[in-house]
Amino acid sequence: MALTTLLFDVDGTLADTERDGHRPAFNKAFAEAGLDWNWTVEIYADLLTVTGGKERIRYFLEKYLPDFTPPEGVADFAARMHKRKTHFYLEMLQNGEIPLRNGAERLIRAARAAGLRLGIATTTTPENVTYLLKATLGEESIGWFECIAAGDIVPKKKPAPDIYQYAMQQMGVEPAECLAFEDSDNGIRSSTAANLKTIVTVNDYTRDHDFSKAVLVLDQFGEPDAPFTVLQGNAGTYTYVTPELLHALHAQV
Ligand code: XBP
Ligand code: MG
Repeated sequence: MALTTLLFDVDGTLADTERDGHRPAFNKAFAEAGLDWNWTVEIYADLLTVTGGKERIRYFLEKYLPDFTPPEGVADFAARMHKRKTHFYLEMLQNGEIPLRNGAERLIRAARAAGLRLGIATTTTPENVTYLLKATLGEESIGWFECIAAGDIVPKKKPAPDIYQYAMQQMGVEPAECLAFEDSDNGIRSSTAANLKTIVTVNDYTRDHDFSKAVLVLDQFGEPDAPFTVLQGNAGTYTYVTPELLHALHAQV
């Protein structure tokens, strides 16, 4: 089957959102609630093993503060903190504090021009995606993506394959005609379990993850004047990700 569709993860892939986006937003929510918890860059590396903000708060409580018992119960407490965290995160997006990663905008525009269909499969809250797209690519860019599959729309988040399967179902496409873009262990486990060939762009939190199942691992999408570094796989003579490179990778057995 020929390549027709690109499915993008958001956090860590389209934008470097975790260390200086989600993490400080969680900390702002804790501070506002009068809690002196500080999710440092180091602790957050461990917390990132769990996808989803509400799930991450609960994991933190279980592992780091087992004696903390909120009066409303852990699930409601996590939901309340997460609501405020989302508020602070959206504020950062609106202020233009979180850019797209190098080469992401060029690749998205080139893929559209080449007639490729675009979708999103992410564990983050839906508004986090639409605000990011609006702030970086403009209001109309929401419509460039036929499906924005996000957050609690599926009960099981990554590394389960569900969010990719949901996106493909919505778009009416088969795994064999798609490529997925990921940045993390949980992400590639999800896309691979959904039978998707996957291209990885690593970031500081995910550089050492196991990407043995990826068709190509890069440090970034790259630009004509800022070439990518190939960390695994073969990109031929290409120095930045283009629709032509994607067609070639997809055609590989
Ligand atoms: C991203 C996540 C998200 C964000 C926070 O994983 O795990 O939980 O950290 O988003 P992936 P919310 O890139 O694999 O989709 O707080 O909105 O859940
Ligand atoms: Mg990710």
